[in-house]
This record gives sequence, C-alpha cells and structure tokens, in this order.
Amino acid sequence: MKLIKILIVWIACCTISLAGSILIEAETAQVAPPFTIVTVTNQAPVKAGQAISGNRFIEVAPGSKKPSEGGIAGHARYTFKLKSAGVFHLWARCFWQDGCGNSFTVQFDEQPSFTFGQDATYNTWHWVKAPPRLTFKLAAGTHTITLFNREDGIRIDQLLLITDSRYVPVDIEETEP
Ligand SMILES: [Ca+2]
Repeated sequence: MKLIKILIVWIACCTISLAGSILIEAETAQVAPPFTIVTVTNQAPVKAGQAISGNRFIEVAPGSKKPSEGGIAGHARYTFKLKSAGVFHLWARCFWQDGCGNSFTVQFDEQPSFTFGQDATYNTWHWVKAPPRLTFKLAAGTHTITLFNREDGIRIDQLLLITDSRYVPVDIEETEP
C-alpha cells in the first residue's frame, strides 16, 4: 500500500515537473540550406545514445562551408504557441562531429541571438542546455525559434523548452500528449 502511495506521489510530481514544457521534433522545421532533414531508414539494432526520435533529424552536413568563411547562411525555423507566459530553459538533443562542429546560433523571435553548444561530447546523441545565464521570458501567444548554421557536422534531433530549471532530459523525450 505504501509503495502504491509513493508511486502515486511520484507520478503526480512528474506531471507537475513536466508542466510548462514544449517538445519539438527538430525535423518539423522549415529549413533552408545548408540545413537538411535526414530520414534514417534502418534504426535497429542501435546502441545507447544512437537512437533517433521519429527516425528523423536535421543536419548541417560535414563539409558545408561556414557562413563566416563564405558559406551559405541557412536556418531551421519553428513556430510554436504558448498558452501562458513563462520563463523557459532551452535544451537540444545534439550529435556533434568534433570541436569544429559542435555549435549553432539560436534566436527567439527578434531577440538577440546567441551561440548554442560548444561542449566536448562527440559522436553520440546527448542533450545540451543553453548557457545557464540564458533563460527566455516568453509571453502567451505565438513565437518563433530559429537555428542558424555557424559550423558543419552538426545534427539536432529534438528541442525542449521547459520552465523547470531542475529538469534534465536523458534520452529521447516522449512526444507530448
Ligand atoms: Ca527527431
């Protein structure tokens, strides 16, 4: 009985902690080259850290010239609607090629853009958080989030906007009901 009570409390806590979150599949973007949408046809069997949500992700392929070096400046853009205002933290499930392919630029609406990534976890899918000093105060209504390429050899599977500062996504996030 005690175990059931604990379980009910745990489930309730999970629901509360996940309230105020928006999960976006990266491949739902409106993309402009060098961003492309990649579909994985044969995912099984896969090792931990290699599974891809929805069998699709977005990529700036290795070898795409950087905009800072004369390459194309492209984007991946998402539009989402918030029922109520909130202060959000941004996470992205990323796959980095190496130290020269581990970042992109992010912009919310018309707010100043910032560099996302630059961590040193390579060749595996992992969640990366926007710099801690960055939280995003968003009003109720429609917003856009735009990713711009700044390096090649990057992949993005999912994006998560969440008000809970303590929440840490681990593997593929389930699609919101
Ligand atoms: Ca995906």
